[in-house]
Amino acid sequence: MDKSRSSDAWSLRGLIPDNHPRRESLIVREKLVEALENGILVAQGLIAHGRGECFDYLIGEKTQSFAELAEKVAVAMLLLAKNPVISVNGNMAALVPKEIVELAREVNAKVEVNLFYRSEERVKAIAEELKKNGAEKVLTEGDATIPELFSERRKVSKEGMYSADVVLLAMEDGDRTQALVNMGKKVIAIDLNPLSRTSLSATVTIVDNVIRAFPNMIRFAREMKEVRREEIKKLIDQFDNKKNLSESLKFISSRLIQLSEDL
Ligand code: PTJ
Repeated sequence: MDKSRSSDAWSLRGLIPDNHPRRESLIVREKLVEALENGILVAQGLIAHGRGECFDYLIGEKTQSFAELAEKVAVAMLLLAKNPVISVNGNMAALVPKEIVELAREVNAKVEVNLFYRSEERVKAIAEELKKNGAEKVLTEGDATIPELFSERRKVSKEGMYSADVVLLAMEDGDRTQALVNMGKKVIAIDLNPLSRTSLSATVTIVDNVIRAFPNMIRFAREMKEVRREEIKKLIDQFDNKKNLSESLKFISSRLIQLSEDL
């Protein structure tokens, strides 16, 4: 890789000035470009990120209360699961590799690479990136098949996603989320678009940026370990995903009205 293009180098060389109002966002873009050059991300992942950025604007680029609640419920579900799995695609590996490994450790989850644009080279590059960030084991086999699904995402690991009871995924396509739900799994989806098919079909939808959602979930997992099992279960039982999604849409619409009045 051309070192002069690394995200650190870009900010250090002053190409993204320290006082640039969108500095953080521009550095994230550089990370994605770097991941593209390293064979982790596909070009389509850049388009997906752009859509995410737009929705992030609408929620104020902050973890709002509906997202925080969903993140707590998601952690509760992962902690009570028998075989939880974190499904990793190119965008996740580019943005939060260290956090994926850390969360997996906190909730005792397996980590599995699952790609829409699957190639053995990409699977290997992503598994290596996760290992570089501390993962001891990364499932990559694709030795089982999700029924009803025809994309490359149907290829899952028997030991991992195929037998999982809870799956955490992000920036996913709606078909696979629905197929996993149809298999009887609880699906936790991180997706900035509350209207995506993934958001609408998941068991728990976290309308937040993965960059904020993962660190929050790591913190909640540490805090929740002190909480009694019954309390954790209560949190899950009281959660209504449709209601929470509707809160996110109400938030966006009232925020837009407020912004239009402030102009
Ligand atoms: O790595 P692969 O081969 O598995 O391919 C992955 C992509 C992302 C290309 C593929 O899954 C895809 O095309 O995804 P979609 O259908 O564009 O969906 C991506 C969703 O993630 C959209 O609803 C975006 O709003 C959302 N999104 C984008 N960036 C973020 C995000 N959600 C949370 N955090 C983000 N940073």
